[in-house]
Amino acid sequence: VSASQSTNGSHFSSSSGGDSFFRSVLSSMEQVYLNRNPTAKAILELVGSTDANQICYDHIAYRTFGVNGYGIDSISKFFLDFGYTQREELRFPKKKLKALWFSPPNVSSINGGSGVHGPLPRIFISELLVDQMSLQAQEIIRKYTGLSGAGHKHTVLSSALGCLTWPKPSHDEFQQLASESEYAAWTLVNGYMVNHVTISTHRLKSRLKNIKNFNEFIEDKGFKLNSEGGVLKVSPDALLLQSSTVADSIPFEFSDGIKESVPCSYIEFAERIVLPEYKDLPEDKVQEVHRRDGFEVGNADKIFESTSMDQLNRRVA
Ligand code: OOG
Ligand code: NI
Repeated sequence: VSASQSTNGSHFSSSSGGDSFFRSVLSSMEQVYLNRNPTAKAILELVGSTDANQICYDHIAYRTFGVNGYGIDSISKFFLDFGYTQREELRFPKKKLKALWFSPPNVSSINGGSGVHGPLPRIFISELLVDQMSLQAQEIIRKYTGLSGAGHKHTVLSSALGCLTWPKPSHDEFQQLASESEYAAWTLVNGYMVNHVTISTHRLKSRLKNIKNFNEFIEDKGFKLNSEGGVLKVSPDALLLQSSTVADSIPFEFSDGIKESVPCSYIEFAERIVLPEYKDLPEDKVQEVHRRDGFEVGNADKIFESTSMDQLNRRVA
């Protein structure tokens, strides 16, 4: 599907009711995310206060179980309905994952709007290739998606409300999944809640627009960044630079009464460099379309590790 091809012909102006409803839904999802993840909240406040309260989201990401209608499509439908376009697929064979990303419709945002009120973000949705898991893991995933009933039809609602569409698992079931796939265990206890939002550093006004300055600033403030493969993840074309925090954890009461913290969400940062063909454009003429678009398997593979126990337990000097 090419960038210019709209999937369903929906187009919204910033004044249309559709756009306002869509942004309200995103805002509810964001509220759930901020309330559950103090690190993301603190960083957004910190960057907002140093950068005239203008933050653009590069993308928002979700995780899913690719089984019985619970995969990518169960949540991408909502974005397609509101004018998004499906773009490239990414594959992660070792993690048994696939992902799709979606580009936003061309709506003019409220001038100066921040976060979900600014330029609409890309959407990144991944799914676990459940059929490739061990039979025990499949049994657990099929049990909970089965208990969810028609939950796959209401994933957006569960994300906006901040609840699971299936019952809480036992501690054993969580552990069993975690031993095979930390992604699977994460999805079992976090469901469709936002996995991360990404700050677009190149759209900031201050020196933080350079992601290296940004990372240094965040680390100086005492936040821990995901060090997998190095803090800064660089695409082979050197035009997409990404970094992320290590996920917060949140107390969780399993169905058997065991209470333990589980990983929740993180926040990511991305700098998209101007494409070579536009390198001579004056800085004030550069727009998002002139920059590197899309995602990169090599970067994403390491960013997935932001919720891994290795990163959560890592000590920083
Ligand atoms: C997604 C990791 C990949 C990116 O921007 O490439 C990613 C996840 O952790 O679910 O966010
Ligand atoms: Ni991301």
